[in-house]
Amino acid sequence: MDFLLNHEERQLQQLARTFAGREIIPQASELDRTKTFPQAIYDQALSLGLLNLTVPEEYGGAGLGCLALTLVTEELCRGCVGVGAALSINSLAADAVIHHGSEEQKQWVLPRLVAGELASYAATEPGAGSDVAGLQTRAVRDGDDYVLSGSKTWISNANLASFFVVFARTGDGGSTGLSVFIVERSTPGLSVGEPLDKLGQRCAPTCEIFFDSCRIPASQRIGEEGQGFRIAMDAFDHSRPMVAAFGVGVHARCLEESLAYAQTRQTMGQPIIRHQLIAAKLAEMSTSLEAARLLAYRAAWLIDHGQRNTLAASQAKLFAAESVMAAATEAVQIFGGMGYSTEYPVEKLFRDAKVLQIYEGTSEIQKLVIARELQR
Ligand code: CS8
Repeated sequence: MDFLLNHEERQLQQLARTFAGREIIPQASELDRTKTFPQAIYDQALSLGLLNLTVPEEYGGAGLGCLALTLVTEELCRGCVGVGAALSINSLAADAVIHHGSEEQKQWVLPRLVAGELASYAATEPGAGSDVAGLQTRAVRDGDDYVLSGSKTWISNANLASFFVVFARTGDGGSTGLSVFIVERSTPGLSVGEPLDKLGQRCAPTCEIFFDSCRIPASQRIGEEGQGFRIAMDAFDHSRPMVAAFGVGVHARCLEESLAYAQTRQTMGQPIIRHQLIAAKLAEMSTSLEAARLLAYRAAWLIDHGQRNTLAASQAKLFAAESVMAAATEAVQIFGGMGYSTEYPVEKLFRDAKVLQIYEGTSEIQKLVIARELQR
């Protein structure tokens, strides 16, 4: 067993860490306050080679794996998870195309991502978040085309995306009746709502999408008809280690901020870290951080080595989400009244952490997946 990162991984991690410290942290609070997509940061990260890591080299990407993506994402999210999410969301749509698209589809869309375009992964619907098999957007075959009708919600970067990877029902109810399509933003009948207002990760936009008889060529279907559910689950196997790293990044920041504050803030004649109840919080925060990090890296490493990682990915996502929420809660507690103030960074970490227990599969869904995998 080797826990050391190789030279290339350490270089990439360091590049992302330096970038987050220099470009993301100073702007995070203002981007959150103004709910502004971090376009300049996105452009810089793109030119530094920090994005589109999993796109194969023949389509202009870095040709790296899930572990590299996880390492970089952790660092970006240590800077700000809203920025990290906005910058890494392309990988969900990309992975569906990379792993299930035709050669023609890969050549069509992957170089566009490398050139800086954004794409969204559109699964969630008003009536189907946890229950992917229950989604209702329909794609009806009509000659050489499909006609899409329905709506999606909570779709990350949808207001800026130039194309979408859309899950829709082509058959009967249940998981075998779903298919997945590449849909251009410019398709007549497709419209995108304004970004939804939300508690945290406010610079990463999430919007509704409406399909009003959108006609697309059948050649834009990814994989076979009826394979949509499997493609969605496979995409989650690739994305959940990365989303676990969102939590690890925020968690690392909670520890850094809390440690620095606890060493300087004095009560009862000494720095509060000398009070054992505060020291214990920091010890627990640091231990759960390492555990979350190892689970995330392992889930990514497994899929990079061709192993089924469904169990590991859900364990990583579950643990990272629960432990970052606990860490953020304790960070606010360590800061006391200052933790509740927008003048200090930890109230944002607390707000940003909450959705990690909800998106990319709630903690409850991860437990269901884990329990099912234990019975395989
Ligand atoms: O519905 C599944 C699920 O995973 N739900 C959670 C959905 C989710 O994660 N939503 C998030 C939406 S996207 C999002 O949040 C992005 S927002 C921003 C993110 C971050 C920004 C960057 C479920 C609940 C696990 C399962 O549902 P069921 O309908 O009960 O299906 P099953 O019976 O379990 O499975 C049906 C068949 O599929 C096979 N399967 C299931 N999982 C897998 C994987 N790999 C391969 N095959 C899989 N992982 C399963 O074995 C069943 O096959 P059978 O042959 O029928 O037995």
